[in-house]
Amino acid sequence: MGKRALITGITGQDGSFLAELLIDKGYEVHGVMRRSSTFTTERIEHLYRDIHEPDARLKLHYGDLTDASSLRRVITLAQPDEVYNLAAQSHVRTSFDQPIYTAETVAIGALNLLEAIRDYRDSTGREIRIYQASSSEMYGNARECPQSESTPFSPRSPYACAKVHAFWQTINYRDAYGLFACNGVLFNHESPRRGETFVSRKITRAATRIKLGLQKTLYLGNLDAKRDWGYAGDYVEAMWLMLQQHDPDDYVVATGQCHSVRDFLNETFAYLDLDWQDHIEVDPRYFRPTEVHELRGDASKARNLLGWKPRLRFRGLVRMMVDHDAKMAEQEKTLVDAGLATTQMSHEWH
Ligand code: NAP
Ligand code: G4F
Repeated sequence: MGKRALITGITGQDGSFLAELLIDKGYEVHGVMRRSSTFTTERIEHLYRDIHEPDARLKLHYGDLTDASSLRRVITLAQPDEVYNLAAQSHVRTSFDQPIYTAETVAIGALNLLEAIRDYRDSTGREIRIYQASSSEMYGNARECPQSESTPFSPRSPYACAKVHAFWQTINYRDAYGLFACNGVLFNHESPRRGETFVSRKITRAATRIKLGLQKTLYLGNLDAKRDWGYAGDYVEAMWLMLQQHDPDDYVVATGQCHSVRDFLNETFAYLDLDWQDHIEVDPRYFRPTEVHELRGDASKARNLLGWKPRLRFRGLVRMMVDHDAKMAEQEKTLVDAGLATTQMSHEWH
């Protein structure tokens, strides 16, 4: 029998890459998804087989991190060996608009899951290993750069505060109850599956649309912010590795290189033979009440103990995203030219 894994947030960017990785490794993968009035399974469509087929390795369950009873029911049904808690209201700017919902999902949601796993272990005797998706946002404007496992947290958003809560709860469940619980403190990671309101994808989507005349201007916030951008496909391997170790621990996962939003614009527009300065306007609505200016991670511990290192670097990542979005823009243009779509896309979101 292969192992069974349960992924919360399976419909998100990381959930889809992790599901792919685990299915490749022979796991039966269970995913928690929210009920929605529209389909949210686009990122995992390619993995899905009819559950009546014998080779179906992906099973989806309705649930929500804020609904503890649903988590308990799914754990009982799936009987996982490993749980990856990736679900979150993951947008930092949005967390200022919805701080309580963000805390309920990110902080209390993680606690609901830890409690469900502890009770399941106590009542069945079966061990479940758990991965908690912690974030470099927890460092805020840390005095040290690069940031490592020993850098003190200094959160600067409702999202980051909620992630700090979940981080410490994870450690407390490890220490107090002996759960095999790990935090991955992941720095920004992107891909063609990145949500379109995060700055990387917002830029690659807009630049490729501008190239084809589908859009003229892109409105952005703070162009000076610096991030350590890696590739999501590389980062999910680190998540898996953490749960394969002899002992549970916490690890930073990062490339060690950082670039500004301006650098991201340069790289993207230059690849398309465009000058970003002709197309960008700064709109203060995208500023954050408190900004995190520079994040750069030191992933030495993950490299030394997990044998993990990133394969794709900044330029390759940007080009991969641009190539993908250029195809999307071409498809959109075909529809627009045929009168089957309008060029109206929402620029109103963060
Ligand atoms: P994402 O694309 O925004 O995906 C978030 C997932 O969580 C989606 O599947 C979403 O479902 C689900 N979700 C949201 N609220 C939920 C709730 N109340 N109950 C159940 N599911 C819920 O995020 P991501 O980039 O894959 O990131 C995965 C995790 O890593 C998140 O916890 C994020 O905070 C953390 N993280 C991300 C990065 C990064 O750079 N990507 C870095 C550090 C940490 P819907 O599809 O229904 O919206
Ligand atoms: O792409 P972002 O929204 O990502 P942010 O805030 O760094 O958060 C992401 O990474 C975290 C890890 O450090 C995750 F925990 C979190 O879940 C998420 O995945 O913004 C990056 C930077 C910020 O400094 C922001 O102010 O880009 C700046 N920015 C400038 N203009 C913008 C925009 N960000 C967005 N989303 N939209 C803009 O128009």
